[in-house]
Amino acid sequence: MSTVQGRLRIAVQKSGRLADRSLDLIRDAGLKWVKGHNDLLYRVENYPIDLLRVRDDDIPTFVADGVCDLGIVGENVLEEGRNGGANASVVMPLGFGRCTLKIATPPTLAYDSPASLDGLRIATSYPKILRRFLDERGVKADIVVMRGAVEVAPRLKLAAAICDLVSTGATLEANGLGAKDTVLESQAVLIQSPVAPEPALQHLLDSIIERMSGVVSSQG
Ligand code: PRT
Ligand code: ZN
Repeated sequence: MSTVQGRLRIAVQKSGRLADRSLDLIRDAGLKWVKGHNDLLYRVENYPIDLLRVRDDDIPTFVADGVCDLGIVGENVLEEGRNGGANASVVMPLGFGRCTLKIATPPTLAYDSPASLDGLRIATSYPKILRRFLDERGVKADIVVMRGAVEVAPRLKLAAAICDLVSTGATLEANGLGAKDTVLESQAVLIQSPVAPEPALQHLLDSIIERMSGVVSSQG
C-alpha cells in the first residue's frame, strides 16, 4: 500500500524542460491547485491529490518505491534509472519532451558504425543505456560519465566521442560534432507505481489516468 495516507501523489519535474508541459497536462485533465508557500508540494483542491515537484532524476525511484503513485519523466531518465528491483511501469507516452540520445563524433574521427568506437573513450550522462547499446553490438569502449557539458569532452580530449541528448542539433553543431547512430528515442511518459494505492483511492487513480489519456489523444 502507498506510504501516503488519504491522498494520491503525482511526481513532476520542478523546473526544466518537462515542468510546464507536465503541469499543463495535469491541469487539462481537470486538476486545480493554487501555488502556496510550499514549493515542493502543490495541493490539488478538487481531488485528494498532491503534486510533488522534484528533480527529474528522482522521479523513477519515487514512483518505483510507491512514494508517488504516478510520475511524468523522460524515457531516457526512466531507462537509465532502471535497476534489479521493482520498477515503475509506463502507462503511456505523452507526446512532448521529444529528444534522441545519439552518438556524436568530431570530424577527425572516422565513423562508419558503432564498431568504429571500439577501444575508444565515450563521454555521456547515460552510462547504463550506452553500455547496453555497446554490449548488444559487441563494442568494447570506455565510458566517461559527465553530468553536464558532455559536448565539450572531445575538444578537451576527455573522450573521442560522446553520447548525448539531441533535440534541435544546435548544441552539437556549435561544438563541431556530427550526430551518428541513435541510441534511444525519448519523450515524456506517464509512469505508474507497482505499489497499489490504498483501496479507496484506486478508482480516482484509474480515472485520472483515463482523463490524461483523453487529453493526450485529443492532442494527436
Ligand atoms: O533539474 P533536473 O534534474 O530536473 O533537470 P535536468 O537538467 O536533468 O533536465 P532538463 O530539464 O534539461 O531535461 C529534462 C528532460 O527533457 C530530459 O531528461 C529529456 O527527457 C528531455 N529533453 C528534451 C532534453 C532535451 N530535449 C535536450 N535537448 N533534455 C536535454 N536536452 C539537452 C541536451 O542534453 C543537450 O545539452 O539540450 C542540449 C541539446 O539540445 P539541442 O536543441 O541543441 O539539440
Ligand atoms: Zn535531471
